[in-house]
Amino acid sequence: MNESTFPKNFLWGGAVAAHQLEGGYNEGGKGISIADLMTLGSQGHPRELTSTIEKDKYYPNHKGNDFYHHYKEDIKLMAEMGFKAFRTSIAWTRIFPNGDETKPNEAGLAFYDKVFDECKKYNIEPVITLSHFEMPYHLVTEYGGWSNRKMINFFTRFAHVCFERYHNKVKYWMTFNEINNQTNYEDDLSVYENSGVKFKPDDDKQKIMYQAAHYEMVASAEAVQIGHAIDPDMQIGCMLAFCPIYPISPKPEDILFAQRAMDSRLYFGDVQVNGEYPRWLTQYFKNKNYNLDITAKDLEILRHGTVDYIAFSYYMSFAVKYTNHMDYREYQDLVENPFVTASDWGWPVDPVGLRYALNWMTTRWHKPLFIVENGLGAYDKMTSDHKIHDNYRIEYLRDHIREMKKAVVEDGVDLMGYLPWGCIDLVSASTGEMKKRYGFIYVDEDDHGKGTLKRYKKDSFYWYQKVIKSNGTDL
Ligand code: P53
Repeated sequence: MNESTFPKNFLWGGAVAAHQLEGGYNEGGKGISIADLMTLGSQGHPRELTSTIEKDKYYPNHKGNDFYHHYKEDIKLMAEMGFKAFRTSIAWTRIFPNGDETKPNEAGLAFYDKVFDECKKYNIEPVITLSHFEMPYHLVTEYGGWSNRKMINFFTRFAHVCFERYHNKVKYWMTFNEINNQTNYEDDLSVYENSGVKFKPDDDKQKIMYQAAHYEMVASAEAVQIGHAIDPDMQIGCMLAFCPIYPISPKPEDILFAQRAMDSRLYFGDVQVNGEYPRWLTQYFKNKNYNLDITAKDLEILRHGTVDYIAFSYYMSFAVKYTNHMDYREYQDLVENPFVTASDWGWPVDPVGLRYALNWMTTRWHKPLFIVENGLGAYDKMTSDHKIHDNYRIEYLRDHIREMKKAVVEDGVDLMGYLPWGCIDLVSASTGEMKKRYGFIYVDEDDHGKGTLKRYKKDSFYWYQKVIKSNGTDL
């Protein structure tokens, strides 16, 4: 074998999510999603999660970058970069505005037909997430989000409708975006985005998180079975936020604790890939007297609904130090790693961690992997002649592609593709800002939605075009 680069059919492209770029939040019969009720925040200033749309507050997802009206132009630009694949999500509220209807909204379905047809026109493979941080708000107020078992039915109905409608146009699917972000259960936004749960003061947050995640994983496993029954050619994956957690020192306790921290963040993958809970966690539930609602039938569904591949995001790595407890608490156990730098938003930058991630998952799960997010959120400046010189972004991506290449070429990792995040500037999930930009394509719009919405090609646009054209050899 003298394979010295990526396989011929490697899926180069980019990724976005419906609620962060579409806008048109009340068009085409769309319902209100949880993302429509998140205000603009900033670093250190969490987004507010309101229960109605308040007049004096700004909700950046209402407008996104207006992809809803620009998708033709945007997909054309992606085609110009040479995209083989484009990851987006289906806004649940376009298909089921309230979430508990029995009949879908045809106008919503028709919109995604148009988006997928536009992709096909350029031979771009759509890669679709079913639930990406935007469940119908009605499901929060009426049912308490994923703390309620009834959610399983609402989700599988939604999945069924999507698979049935689009199986001839969409081959690659994911059920829940970054299902494991809620490991950080003390962070209200993470749990709300994943599960639509708003905590009350006396809640056992960790227990509620485990219960919600269980229902999600059962729903996901059922969806995998439904999808395969409709069309066995569909590839249905899970989607994990992979942040390696390193021990801060070689002290055995630090190493053991880092292992537990990784297991805590990634047990979701164990369940979705292996079809069963890891032993340490069932023991943990027992020791905590959690008595979660996990039925024998659920376990059966999990066993039979394992995923075809593992999609994941990779932005950063963490480090931990043991402090007399084995129970990983993300909000207090992370320490600074002196060997890595950080982005303007304080996210550790660690390209080597990507190779570690690819090897770690291969060894643990033996399934094809798919990088469906990676990138640098940064401030961009447009010059007076409409150029954006974003070498910092090129550098970040180049460093990560180099490590990814080593994983494929030297370590033999089975990698399906690389879809960097926010290939066109969009609303940040954590802060709601527009100015935290990831794109190859610049969108003229500020944090408050002001601007011409015109699209401009950044320097990274031309760079990435060259990377794709050379199948990753010209970096
Ligand atoms: P933003 C936290 C940690 C890692 C990834 O994030 C995360 C989050 C939540 O923000 O989210 C993913 O926009 C997510 C995307 C998101 C992207 O990373 O906060 O799947 O929706 O936009 C980048 O900079």
